[in-house]
Amino acid sequence: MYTLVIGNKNYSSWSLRGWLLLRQFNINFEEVRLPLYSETFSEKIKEYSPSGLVPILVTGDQSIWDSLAICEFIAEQHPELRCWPTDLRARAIARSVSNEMHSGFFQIRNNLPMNCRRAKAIEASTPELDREVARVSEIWRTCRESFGDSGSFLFGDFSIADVMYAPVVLRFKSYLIELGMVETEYMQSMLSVASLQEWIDDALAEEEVIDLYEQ
Ligand SMILES: N[C@@H](CCC(=O)N[C@@H](CS)C(=O)NCC(=O)O)C(=O)O
Repeated sequence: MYTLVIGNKNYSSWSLRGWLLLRQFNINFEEVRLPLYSETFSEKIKEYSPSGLVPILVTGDQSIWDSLAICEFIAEQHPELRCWPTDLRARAIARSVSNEMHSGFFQIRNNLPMNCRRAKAIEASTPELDREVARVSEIWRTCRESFGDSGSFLFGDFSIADVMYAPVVLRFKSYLIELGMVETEYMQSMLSVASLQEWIDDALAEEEVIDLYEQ
């Protein structure tokens, strides 16, 4: 049995990755929610994670922190679920774009914080932010065109690559980012995923407000 420790569903983009992976691949887990920047968070987080960050997957006496490490662990524990594409070449690209997300895109992260409640464009963009948005668009378009034939996700069937980009889909929706046709269709496919919709519904029911993410 797994326990997944997460932050607020409205704001915690890294938590969404761990949660969506488990939910979408039908893995049972108990959810522990620690609202970010709250007293509960600072009191409890060290019980679960040495990094002090969410998400954390707990199984038996082991704790796995970091969203991508959780994805890799689940993929190895449950090979029958095919969390990564089965084709070697597609899998290498899926890992490349997932790691590119995990280790970069600081303009998107800083200027477009995840906030499911929001539906409003930012007042002004910057060339650096535009470049990152264009790079995400390029990734989505090329993955769909090169590997997407078997389904409506980046590599056809739903995979860890979609998990890694799910918060970006929500950000582009919240900030009304305009995209090309292939990328817009991909966003629609993601927004039709029942477990992602469940996350959004839970997020909209939350009441905490974190000013930092409400610019
Ligand atoms: N690289 C980490 C990032 C985790 C992360 O930054 N989590 C944020 C929430 S989205 C957090 O726990 N923030 C709490 C804090 O900074 O005190 C991952 O992939 O899981």
